[in-house]
Amino acid sequence: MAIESVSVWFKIYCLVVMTVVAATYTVVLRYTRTISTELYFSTTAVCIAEIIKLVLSLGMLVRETGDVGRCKAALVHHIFGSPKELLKLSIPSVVYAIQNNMAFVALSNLDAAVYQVTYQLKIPCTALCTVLMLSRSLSRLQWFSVFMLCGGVTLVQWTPPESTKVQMEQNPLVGFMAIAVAVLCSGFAGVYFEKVLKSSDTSLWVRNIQMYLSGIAVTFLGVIVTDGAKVMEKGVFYGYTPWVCLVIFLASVGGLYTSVVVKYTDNIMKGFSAAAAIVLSTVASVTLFGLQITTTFMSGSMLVCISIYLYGLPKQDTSKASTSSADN
Ligand code: NCC
Repeated sequence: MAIESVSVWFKIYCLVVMTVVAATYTVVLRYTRTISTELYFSTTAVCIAEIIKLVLSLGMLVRETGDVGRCKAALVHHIFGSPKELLKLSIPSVVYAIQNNMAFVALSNLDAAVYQVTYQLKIPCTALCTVLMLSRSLSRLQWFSVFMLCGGVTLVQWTPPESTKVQMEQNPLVGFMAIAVAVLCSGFAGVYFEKVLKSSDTSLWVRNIQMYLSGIAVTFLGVIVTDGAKVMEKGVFYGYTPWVCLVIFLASVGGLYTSVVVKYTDNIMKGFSAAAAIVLSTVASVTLFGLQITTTFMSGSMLVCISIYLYGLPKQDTSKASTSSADN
C-alpha cells in the first residue's frame, strides 16, 4: 500500500513529542508510586488511558473523514461489519495491556533510571521481531548497529539511581522480571501493529479504535481480576492526585504519538530516532540551561551517532522490504 507522505518536520515533531512524553511519563509514574500514602490502583489508570485514547482517536477520525456522518459510516463498516479485524487487533491490545501494567509493576519496584536503562533491551528485541514477523532482513552491520545503539542509549541515560523515599516495599527481582515481560511485549505488539497497519489502506485511526476497543475490555478485566474487591470498596479514583492524572494523560498522548510515528517510519527507526532525540534534547539543555555533560553521556552519544550512521549505510529506509540480504 502507498504510505501517505508527510513533511520530514512533521515526523521530527512527532518523534520529539513521543520521546519527551516517554521520558516524563517514566519519571512521573515512578514518583506517583513512591510518594503517595494512599496508593492508587494502577490497573484503573491503564484502563482509563485506553478510554481516553479511544475518544481522541474517534475525534481524529471525524477530522480525517471530514464529518460525523462519514465517520459513522466508517465505524459501521470497520467495527460492526468487521469482527475478524477486531479480533486481529485484539492480539496487540492484550499484549499492550500486559506491557502497560508491567510498567507500573516495574516502576513500583525499581528506580526510574534503572528502568529506563534496562528497558533499552527492547531495541534488539524489536529488531528480532521485525525480522521474524515482517520477513525483513538486517545485514550483519545493521545488527551490530542495533546492539551499539542499545549500549549507546544505556550510557546516554545513565544516572546513578536515586535513593527515593519509598512508602511501599520494593522487590528488584519482581521489577526486573516485569521489565523482561514489557520488553518482549513491546517488541511483539509494536511489530504486529505495524504489520496490520501497513498491510492495508485502513486508516490509522480506525486501526487504533479497533485496538482500543478490545484494550478497554482487557484492561477492565485486569481491574476486576487484580483489584476488583478493593476498587468496589474504595472507588475507582481512590488515591488519584493531579500527578496520577498527569500519568494517565501522558500515557494517552504518548500512545497516540507512538502510533503516528510507527505509521510514518517503523519500529526500528522509532528506536533509532528516539535515541537521537534524547541526545539532541540533552545537547539543547546544555546550550539553553547550562546543564553539565558527563563523560558517560559523551561516550553514549558517540555510540548512538555511529550506530545511526552504520545502520543507514546499506539502506536508508527500513520501512521498505529488503529484496535480499545479498543486496548489502
Ligand atoms: O514501549 P513502547 O513505546 O514500544 O510502548 C508503546 C506504547 O504505545 C501504546 N500504543 C502503541 C500503538 C498504538 N497504536 N497505540 C498505542 O497507544 C501502547 O499501549 C504502549 O503504551 C518506546 O518506544 O520506548 C515507547 O515507550 C513508551 C513507554 O515509555 C514505555 O512503554 C515505558 O513504560 C512510551 N509511552 C509513553 O510515553 C506513554 C511510548 O511513547 C514510546
